Amino acid sequence: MSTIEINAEPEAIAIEIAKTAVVMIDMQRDFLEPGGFGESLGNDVSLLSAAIEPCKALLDAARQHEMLVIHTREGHLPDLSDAHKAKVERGDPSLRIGQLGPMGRILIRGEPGQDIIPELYPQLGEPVIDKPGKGAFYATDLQSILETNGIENLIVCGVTTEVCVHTTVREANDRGYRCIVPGDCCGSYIPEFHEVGLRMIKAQSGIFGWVTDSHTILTAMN
Ligand code: TIU
Repeated sequence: MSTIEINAEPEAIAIEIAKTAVVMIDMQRDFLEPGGFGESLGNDVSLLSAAIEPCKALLDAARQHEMLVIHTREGHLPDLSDAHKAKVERGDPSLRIGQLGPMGRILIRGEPGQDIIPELYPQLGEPVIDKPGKGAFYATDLQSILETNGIENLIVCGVTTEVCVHTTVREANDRGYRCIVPGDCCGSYIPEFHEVGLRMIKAQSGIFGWVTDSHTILTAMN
């Protein structure tokens, strides 16, 4: 079993590659491309694109090392039976979840906008988890997939830092997974929240996990 040490904050962490999964959170067209859910909420979607290349480099390395790679997509059933009214009934009624946008119905499973951006598209065999919530554990099979694969550590990437990445890291931390977050593989519509979100993870001796960057992980893997 190959174990690597990754420089991180608040301190370096040693992980077994075979017990580590890369989790790509919600790198979906709805969040990253114009005309999707993210823009409908009033956000500048171009703020997220800086994370794409670092995510791609990390994905390539993870695949070379035959690590488990898991992708998530936020989205709902076409009849919205898995979407709480409290989540749907926000903002401009014409731009809500389920409404027709330029990339199909907003955040509905199977619609073009709900799918993952082409640059980071899942390879055959990589689990893709459709999740109705912000956290990737809520109402999904993620935990059983991790258990079946003997995973103890997660490298969590994706968007947005302070929403779905943070919620997932918090959920994972409570379930006993060590979470390593490469900050350059994450992004937020609100840059200040990205920065503070990362600081919150690593504060207090790593209260939710470890923060590093993709280059440091790639160096440790080589
Ligand atoms: N994936 C994710 O973070 N969903 C969001 O709705 N994020 C926002 O920041 N809006």
